[in-house]
Amino acid sequence: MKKPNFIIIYADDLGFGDLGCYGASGIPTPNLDKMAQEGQRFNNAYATAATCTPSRYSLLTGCYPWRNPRAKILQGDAPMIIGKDERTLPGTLKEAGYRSAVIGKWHIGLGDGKINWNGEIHPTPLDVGFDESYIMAATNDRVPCVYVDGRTVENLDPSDPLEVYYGGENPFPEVPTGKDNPELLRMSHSDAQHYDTIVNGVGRIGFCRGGKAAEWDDETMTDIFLERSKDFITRNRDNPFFLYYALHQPHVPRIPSPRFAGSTEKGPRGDVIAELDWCVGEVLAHLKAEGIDEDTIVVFSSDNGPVIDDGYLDQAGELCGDHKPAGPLRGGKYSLFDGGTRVPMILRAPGRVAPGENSALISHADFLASFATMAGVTIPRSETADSLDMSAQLQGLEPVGRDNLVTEGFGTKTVVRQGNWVYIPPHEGPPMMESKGIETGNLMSPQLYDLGTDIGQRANVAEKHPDIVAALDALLEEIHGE
Ligand code: NG6
Ligand code: CA
Repeated sequence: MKKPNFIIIYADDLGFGDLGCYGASGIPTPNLDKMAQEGQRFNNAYATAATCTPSRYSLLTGCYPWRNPRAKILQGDAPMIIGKDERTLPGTLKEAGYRSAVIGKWHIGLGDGKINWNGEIHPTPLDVGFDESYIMAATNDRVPCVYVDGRTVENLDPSDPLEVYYGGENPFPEVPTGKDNPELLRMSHSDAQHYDTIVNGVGRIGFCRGGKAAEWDDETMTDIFLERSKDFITRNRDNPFFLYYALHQPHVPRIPSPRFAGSTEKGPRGDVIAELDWCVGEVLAHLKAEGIDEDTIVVFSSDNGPVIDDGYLDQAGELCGDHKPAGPLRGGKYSLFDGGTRVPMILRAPGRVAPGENSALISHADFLASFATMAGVTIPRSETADSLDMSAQLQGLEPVGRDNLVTEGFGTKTVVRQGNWVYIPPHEGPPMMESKGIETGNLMSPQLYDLGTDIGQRANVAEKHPDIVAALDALLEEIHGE
């Protein structure tokens, strides 16, 4: 059998309850629903963290994020946190002759301290295993709002250099900010982080000046990333490839293309989810058109759980109605509860993988070891870090997944799940992220939940089961200490 191509389509902040195939009814997601019917639909798949950078770091390195102290939400000018010698998913697949591309949201850092936005950037994804890279540096709510194509900022006019600044007083007082020029905003901010430099009528986090010709247009971002992805697929149809298509939806600011604006009753958050669903349909149709549908394993998932208000007033909460972004789960993005990390995940490969419901416990850290096996690359166990070979489970051939996994909430606070038990050790900090209306899961006493009978983590049974608490506490310590 031919080596399979791999595509990971990774949504940004999509929740366990956001898709029709996971029980939602308010937002149309026909393409993902069909993909789920034709493939494996997972209900125990976890991102490694409840925020983006750490989660994506694990996806690409197979390593739990809290092992790397730099794997935390990065600013737009932060240095690359993957070391040049670190094993990565694309680097591993390269050993089997794959060509790899990352298209979309990066957020794992660029450069090695000071980035020259007006020259060549080193390192970029090209230095950690990717052959092609077309990315936004961080998030769509952070500057710089430009695309980095390979090593350079696309469309930069050298006579108008781009400057980027984080960390203190605004060094560019002549450039309008959301704080001082709210009359220029088309979308109001709901917190004091999202009111720095205004780009396209949206206050962003961080300050920038210049680089006007290179600025992205939020409304066309979807089409740009999609077209690039299709083009990469077409150019690599005759050789094995890995495409990491990192969608920017439904992260804030939620600005769909005009085709999707107002297309749902749930406001911009619903509209951008409908839009991301369309993107998935486009990729699947393109694979078919290129005749490589049956040779391509497509995985769809999300980097962390959902959030309603993440810095802008876009009516996401008011228009949510009875739609529950995290489904039956407690918490959401930033949370130690399952809503932070348990995410929708669908794998489709017609002709190779039979359709079905899949309850195997899987971590996104497992793609590295699993894809390596499927591609025929042998990696010494000592080099796969926290990544376990779940290739049989991913293909629905083996129902039992991992024995346990560790996830991270906000910062490096961790949680362990073993079987249906979830143990949250005592963590300092407020129980609520008030501004976002999200329960953090912080509590100074141990928490133990039985997901088998209590998927919503309502009943803390730690006092009833001191033996299980002790065993899971020891397990977590052992994994941390490895
Ligand atoms: C936070 C931002 C949030 C979002 C997040 C990263 C504030 C108050 N909030 O710091 O809006 O950008 O970072 O999201 O600044 S993530 O999905 O990339 O992790
Ligand atoms: Ca995210």
